Formats: sequence, C-alpha cells, structure tokens
Amino acid sequence: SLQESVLDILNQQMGVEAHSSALYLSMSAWCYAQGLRGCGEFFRKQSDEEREHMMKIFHYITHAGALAVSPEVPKVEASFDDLRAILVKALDQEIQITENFNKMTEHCQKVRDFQTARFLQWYLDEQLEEERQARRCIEIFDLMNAKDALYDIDREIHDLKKGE
Ligand code: OFO
Repeated sequence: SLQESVLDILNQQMGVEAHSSALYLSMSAWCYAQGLRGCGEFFRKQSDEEREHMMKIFHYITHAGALAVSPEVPKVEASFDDLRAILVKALDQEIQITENFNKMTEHCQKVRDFQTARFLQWYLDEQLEEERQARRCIEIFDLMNAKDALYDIDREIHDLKKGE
C-alpha cells in the first residue's frame, strides 16, 4: 500500500491537474469567443487531456487501496490579454507541472517507493511532448507574426492536435 507522504503528493497533483484542466477550458472558451475556433478546439482537447491525467492518478491511488480525494474545482481567470499571452501562460503551466513531477519522482526515490516513481515516469515522458507542443505554438505565433496572420495562426495551432 501507499505511504502517507506519497499518497499526499499524489492527491495534491490531482488538484494541479484539475486546475490545469479548468485553466485550459477557460482559455478554450476565450478563444472561441474571439472567433479563434482552431485554438478553441486545441485548448478544449488540452483540457480533456489534463482531466485524463488527473483520472490516471485517481485510478493509481484507488487500485492501491488508498483514498483518492476529489479536488476542489479552482477558480480560474476568464479573460486574457491576447492569444500570445495565452500561449505563454500555457507553456509556463506545463513547465511548472514538469517541475512538480520531477520533485514527486525525487521524493518517491527518497522513500524507496520505486513503483510510484515508475508510474510517474509516464508523466515525465508526456511532459516532454506537452512542453514541445506549447513551445511550438509560440514559435508559430511569432514566425507568422501577429495580427495579419491570426486566421492562419489559428489553423496551424489547430493542426498540431491532428492525428492524436
Ligand atoms: Fe499537461 O500536464 Fe497534466 O500532467
């Protein structure tokens, strides 16, 4: 069964994933409201993925016979300055999540819970991809350069999720 400290950090991370899901949904809503349907869909999918990340931890905890805590749905901002501000915020969010998983893995190794450390490896792999994609969004935005190309930027970012 899970050690108390490991259970705690897993439950905390469920809250972080829930927050992330709520934040991406809010970004999605903002994009749709601006007519940026491609980015709206991109962030809606991103929001779904974060919920899946949360549920993967939920299942891990429950299968270990421990108590998963359903996290409070946090309040997230509803409006943003512009699309670039959203893309930068999304990258910051992912970088912070990667750091969480680094710390969690470090803790699991310290208390010799190598099974949970291995479980967390999936998230570290996933974070590589998520950070890459978030960086690519900003690159696309900057390469195509702002206002005149907003329609094309929207389509390019949408296409990043194609085939997923
Ligand atoms: Fe995008 O991060 Fe969840 O884990």
